[in-house]
Amino acid sequence: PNTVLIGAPIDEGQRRPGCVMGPTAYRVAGLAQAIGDLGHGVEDWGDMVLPAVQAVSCPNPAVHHLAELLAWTEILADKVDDALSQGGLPIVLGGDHALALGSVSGAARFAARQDRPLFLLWLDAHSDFHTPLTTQSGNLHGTPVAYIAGRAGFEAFPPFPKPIPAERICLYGIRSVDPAEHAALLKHDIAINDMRVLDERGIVAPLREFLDMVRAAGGMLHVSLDVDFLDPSIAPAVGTTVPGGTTFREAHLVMELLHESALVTSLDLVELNPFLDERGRTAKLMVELVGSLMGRKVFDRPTRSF
Ligand code: DIR
Ligand code: MN
Ligand code: MN
Ligand code: MN
Repeated sequence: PNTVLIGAPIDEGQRRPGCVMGPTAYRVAGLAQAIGDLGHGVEDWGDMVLPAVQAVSCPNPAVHHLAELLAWTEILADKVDDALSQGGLPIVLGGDHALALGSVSGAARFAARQDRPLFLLWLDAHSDFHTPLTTQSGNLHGTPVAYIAGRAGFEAFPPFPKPIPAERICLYGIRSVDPAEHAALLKHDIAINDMRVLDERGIVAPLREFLDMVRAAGGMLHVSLDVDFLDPSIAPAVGTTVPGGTTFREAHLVMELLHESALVTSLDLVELNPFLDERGRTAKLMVELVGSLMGRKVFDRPTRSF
């Protein structure tokens, strides 16, 4: 399938300006070229523009930019649905993680029409399981997983097309969970591969198990990659760094396994804040990771390796 780049310059899901420059940074870092060099077709659909919005009130006074995010959610859902409907592999260039409210809505709508189950792999330091009613920061980038899982509290939003059942969601790389999220996660049966699990089992086994499930179900797979999934020492350009993230090699291995699975049907790249970057270092790393996801490798296996 043709890769479709969709720029989503969303800054409204958190409070530190800069993610709005993310799509441009990915282009400057050579994303289209990197994908094209691997033999894939690439279409760049440019950056989306936020339509005019009307104020919306929220019972939680901490919540900000609700109206803007409602609008982003609708237009992004349409774009991702369009890209999938044209047989494309959408890659949404963020923008903060609030964009997943829309991108996963679009993927879910398409999957429902195809009558295929949609699975979600959330590569993130955070669980993003707040609702607009439980968030204390008021930052809606901390809410998409709850929306996608069909939690109550999103009455201002369009109903999520077909909430993804807990057993089809895999949180991966988690190491920062707020108390309200913690309580809610324990009530849902979502697979939580936090760093404790990955340290003990390694990063390959839990991911393989999840991918086997997707394959057995004939499912589609949306991958949402938050820059803070990576350790801040290799990926400093993100507003919410958390120590103890995945290493360069672990992250590439995750991407290689995803490529080999041939299961990924849509992808988000989120939370890159180029204003915090060191000469494009984080943007370039993200582009390299997409390269691994799209099939870059040293050798095609099997090779004799000893
Ligand atoms: C935090 C941060 N849990 C919040 N969330 C982030 O504000 O709700 N998600 N950074 O990736
Ligand atoms: Mn604003
Ligand atoms: Mn996130
Ligand atoms: Mn995060």
